[in-house]
Amino acid sequence: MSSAHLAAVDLGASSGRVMLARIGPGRLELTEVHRFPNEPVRAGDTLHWDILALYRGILDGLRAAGPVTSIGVDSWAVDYGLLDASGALLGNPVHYRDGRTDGVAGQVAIQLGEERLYTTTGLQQLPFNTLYQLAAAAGTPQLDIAHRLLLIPDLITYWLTGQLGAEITNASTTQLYDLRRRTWATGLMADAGIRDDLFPPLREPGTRIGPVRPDLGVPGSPEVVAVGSHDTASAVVGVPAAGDRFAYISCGTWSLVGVELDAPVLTEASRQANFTNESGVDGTIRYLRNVMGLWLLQESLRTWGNHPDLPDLLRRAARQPAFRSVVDPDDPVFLPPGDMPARIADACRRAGEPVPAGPAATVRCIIDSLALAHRRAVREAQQLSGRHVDAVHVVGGGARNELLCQLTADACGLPVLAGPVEATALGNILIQARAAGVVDGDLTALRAVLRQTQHIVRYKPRGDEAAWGAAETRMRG
Ligand code: LFR
Repeated sequence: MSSAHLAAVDLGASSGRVMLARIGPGRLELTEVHRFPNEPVRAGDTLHWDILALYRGILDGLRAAGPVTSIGVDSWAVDYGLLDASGALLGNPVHYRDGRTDGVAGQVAIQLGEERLYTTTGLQQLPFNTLYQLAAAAGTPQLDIAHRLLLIPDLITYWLTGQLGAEITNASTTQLYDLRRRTWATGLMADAGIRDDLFPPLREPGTRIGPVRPDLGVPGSPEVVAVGSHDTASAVVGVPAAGDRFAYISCGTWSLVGVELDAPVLTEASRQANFTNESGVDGTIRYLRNVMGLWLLQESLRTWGNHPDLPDLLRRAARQPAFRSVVDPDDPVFLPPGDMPARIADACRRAGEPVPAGPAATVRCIIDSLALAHRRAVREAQQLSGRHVDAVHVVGGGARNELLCQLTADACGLPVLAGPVEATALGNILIQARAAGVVDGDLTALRAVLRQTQHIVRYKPRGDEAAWGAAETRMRG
């Protein structure tokens, strides 16, 4: 194993980061070079991503990182920018939490056939899948004159290199990708009235895309390498598991809860349970469900004026009685931005649960409810896929949340292995490192590097199964 300096660009829902990795024999160190806010902007009736502010943050970070061999870019899924025939961006990308897709998914899915959609694309029904965003945008001048559609990491890569392409882990989240044929689902596009010439050629993670444009002033003339450009794909690469008997929770704004498989599960039961089959690195399948995640807490904090002391709030939440109030975090009422404590109070009222009194009780309701939703998804993933697990890996920012990790272990009746917090950036780096010949082997070999170098905390289940079972029944309503 030789050594290298590599940069990971990781765009999250609330901030973007440029991370510098120094990787060599027995060593993988990650430094945050630059973090910049990701502040969506509502203009008129539409919620947009401020893509140019993000791009500026990326360039600032890459210029500050010093010379690197390569760069990999990942971000959230499904959202896109449109380019005209000259390659200029047509408008600001729209945020997946924008209301333009309200009511669209149901109609489109019926028109195309729900079973056909599932057996072709393997995707769970989320109202903001790219298919539904494009259906909502049908007939708009921007879409009519668009020449190309690029998902967010592919757009950044295009600006960095001038190269057009669609990385497959993220392409697989559009609901316009044929999972088994590993091509764009052009038949579905035709029937949905979506032009297939919008979509650039697909590329696999690990592909060396090309050098960064010299005029950008990024030191060392690095190459951009395709990584698992869907942040969840990179996070799953970054799970420090030893074998295949594990579930993962990529826990941040969302909790992405599931197992890693060799083949998709496209059964009717799986469709009814709304589990997704997303394409992973090295031909794997991310079989998972989106659980609403720490978004409930983040939006509550925002409503309370960004409560100054989150650790104190979590300590006070830990002292609150367990399961006093539970809600179903996956209720679509929680999806758009807004006053989350008021929505939680409403949901409790509707379900006949006590209304949490004050921030500590609200936070306890959120954490108990998330632990229950984790339990439900871990159990269903096992039942539907036949893959049984011995442990649950919690990676991402949520791995720092001791209360959530302990309650998740208790709820699932399984040990939780928490960390790394930076799984997404690490997964991004490992795929670049393999492309550079610094590490080799399959995902198990890459994950061994993480087990040697990263900090992982173990939480033992203290479960009272009957109590968790009863609380889950209440959450399900
Ligand atoms: C997580 C994530 C999820 C995706 C959601 C929306 O950051 O990428 O996997 O469902 O954001 O894109």
